[in-house]
Amino acid sequence: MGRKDNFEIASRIPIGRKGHKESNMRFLPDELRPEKLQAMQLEGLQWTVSHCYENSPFYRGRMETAGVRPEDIRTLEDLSRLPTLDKEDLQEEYPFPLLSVPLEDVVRIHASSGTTGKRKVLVYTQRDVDRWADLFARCYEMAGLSRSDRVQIAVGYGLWTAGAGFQAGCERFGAMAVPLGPANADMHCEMMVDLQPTAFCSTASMALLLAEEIHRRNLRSAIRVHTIIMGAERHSEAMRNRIRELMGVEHIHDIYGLTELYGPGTGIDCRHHDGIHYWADAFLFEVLNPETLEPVSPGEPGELVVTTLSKEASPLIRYRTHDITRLMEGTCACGSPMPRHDRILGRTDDMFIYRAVNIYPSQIDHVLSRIDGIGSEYQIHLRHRTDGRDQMIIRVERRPETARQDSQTLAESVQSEIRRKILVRCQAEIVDPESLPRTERKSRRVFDQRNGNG
Ligand code: DLL
Repeated sequence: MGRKDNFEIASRIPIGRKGHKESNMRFLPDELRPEKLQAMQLEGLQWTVSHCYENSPFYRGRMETAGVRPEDIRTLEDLSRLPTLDKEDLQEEYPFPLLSVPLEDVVRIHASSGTTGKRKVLVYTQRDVDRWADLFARCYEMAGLSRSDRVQIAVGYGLWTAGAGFQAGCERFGAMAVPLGPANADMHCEMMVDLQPTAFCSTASMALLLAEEIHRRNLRSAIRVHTIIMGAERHSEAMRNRIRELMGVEHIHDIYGLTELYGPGTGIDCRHHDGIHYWADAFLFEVLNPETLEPVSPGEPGELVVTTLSKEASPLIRYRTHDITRLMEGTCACGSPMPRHDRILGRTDDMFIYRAVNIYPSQIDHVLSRIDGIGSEYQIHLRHRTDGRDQMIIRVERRPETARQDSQTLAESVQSEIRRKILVRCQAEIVDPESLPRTERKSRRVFDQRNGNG
């Protein structure tokens, strides 16, 4: 299948035009019956596999080793015959992993800051950039925005995909972008009061930082933000509640995405906030057991593995995200034909082992979110004691309205709830409100000093 066919798949999505502010463009396909969706997915999968085989020596080598050829992909089930791909494969192929088009067709690169090894650099053709903007425009629509909204964008611009994604999506959607990036709080507050944006987009950590700043400066009645779109990191219910309470917003939407998949905007929750709708005409999402790489039972959590259906420059076939989620069954109350996955529950590489128990930070914040009197911000410190045993210290903020003298009782509740729900002993330290570090990027929660790290 040639590039023309790919263009036809991509061009089924309407491209918004500026200059008609009064009428809202629709980017979400209204009617996408399951049979039609599956036919589009198969077409996209077959195109992707042929494209990779013909144009990427890396993918061709992988398919030859696995004994699969493009013509073997006859149904969507044949996807499982293809080998999975991991982040190390991308790092090995540095600087242009998965390159499947001539370099002169590449109009942009983005990169994600790997914590270890080389950055992952991903390349984009003009069609990739356009497709991404279309998909992102859907996110704004799914979040209930209209072209008369003003969108203050507080994520980083540059090599990171976030700024470019929110910006291009906003322009394609037709709302007014206020592109600040993670500027200082003074600037954000000033723009929020002067320009009266109605939506704010950031990492979850930045949304909290700004909400606290608005509260501290007593600006709540001077701003008009009704919607926050945030993502890039897992965040707890307590954190969302705190942001909602401090800024008085109606809706907080959780947007997902990763550099390898264009960037942010692979999906977002609608106004019912019951799972993240993802763009199943652009991506195939599988949820696999990370150990066996076999599919989990329907509705069970596992690792999200993604295949792109129209990405040209660096297409992905069965890419392991290491993010844990589950596919949700049934139709959402909003009626969208776009399927849903749950919020990201954690990452397979976030898990730590403490006294022979496997623990995800999400389990800890789930417990903390249910204890009255403590705030949303916490850190987990793991140490090796001189008596040879491991120790876990959970440092968590008191809520501003909780008296300092209640700290001891609170610490005891944290310890006993962690013991009851996660079956391990820990030491809880209750610290002052807003005393743990805030960041406009992604927060670090776990500090494992047991091997001299962290
Ligand atoms: O974080 C893209 C993004 C920017 C998404 C802004 C949303 C908003 P990366 O830096 O490549 O890209 O990191 C991708 O971030 O594998 C997840 O582990 C995590 N992540 C992204 N969105 C969410 C979310 C951007 N909504 C990695 N909830 C992913 C939880 C998220 N984790």
